[in-house]
Amino acid sequence: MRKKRFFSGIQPTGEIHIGNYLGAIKNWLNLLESGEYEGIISIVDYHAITMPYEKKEMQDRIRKCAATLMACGVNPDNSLLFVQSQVPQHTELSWILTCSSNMGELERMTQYKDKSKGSESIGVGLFSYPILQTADIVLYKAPFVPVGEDQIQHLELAREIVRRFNKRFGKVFPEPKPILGEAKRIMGLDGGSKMSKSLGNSISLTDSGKPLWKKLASAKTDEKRKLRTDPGVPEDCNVYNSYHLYFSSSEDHNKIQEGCTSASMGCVDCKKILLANMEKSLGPIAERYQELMETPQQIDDFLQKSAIKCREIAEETMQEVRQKMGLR
Ligand code: AQP
Repeated sequence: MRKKRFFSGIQPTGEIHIGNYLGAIKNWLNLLESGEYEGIISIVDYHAITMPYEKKEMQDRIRKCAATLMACGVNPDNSLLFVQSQVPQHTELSWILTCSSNMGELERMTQYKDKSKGSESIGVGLFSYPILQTADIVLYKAPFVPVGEDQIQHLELAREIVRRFNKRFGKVFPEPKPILGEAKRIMGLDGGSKMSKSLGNSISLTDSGKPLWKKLASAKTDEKRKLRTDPGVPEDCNVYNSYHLYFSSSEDHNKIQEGCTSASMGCVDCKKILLANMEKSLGPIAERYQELMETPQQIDDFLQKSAIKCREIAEETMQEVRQKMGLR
């Protein structure tokens, strides 16, 4: 049986965090483990340059990003994992799709509005980012895109652009559909905004021990619990909703419900249970990550071989696109 294909991307803008893991990566792994899907996963460095960045850090970030994904379970038997800028057809198709897009629809994108807020001069790259994202997906004719909730609006736009292109030039691309995981939107340690690499409110997937505890200790809890003796409501607590729900057992959930609502358990005790559970579930990923970083050749080999295969698939699509558009 032919496997269904999904495409997904991740930006090398910082350390991969538990929001990326719970919202996207775990979803990829579930699809891959089902045996029904093959993954094409890109480290999207062209997206990462839409905001200011440190040039000398880029290659290190890309390698760390690849190592983290491999440590989670992405491997040459289940996926292609490549760096976007190594497949030039992404930018070629992006220009073509730019000519099938409208300013108004891009102006409505929430992520663009959020990221450009307060800037005097807004980069065109940040504005047209969803078109490049559309090109990333459809270059591989991937019908499925496992993502977190923050990307749903971009995917709606991708479908619209694809519909317009297919109508004008004849059907080339399938309309990509999102696949949402169990954790749609993980909030940051501040409890007020989405966990993001660039907002400094994240827990890295490879954090453990003291650094992990330092972050958990600072995490915002239910505001009603000002004193240790104040009872709380776990459903109003970010630590419970965003982290315990995904890392702790139902036995621990019951213990916390009981302890928090009766004030017999303080927030520090509750966070210590979380620390133990997170270390248990993420510890093997951190260990595997360290091993991979000590033998970078296998990371680089995987990226290079995947890029070769992706260039082949991408070129096949581009020949069809150029021909349909009367460009060749
Ligand atoms: N907080 C989140 N909860 C659930 N899913 C999330 N994703 C990101 N943050 C959360 C999902 O992770 C995938 C990869 O995201 P990305 O690297 O392409 O970009 P992003 O969404 O912009 O992630 P960040 O961490 O917020 O990066 P910066 O700070 O650089 O903008 C996507 O599928 C996303 O939905």
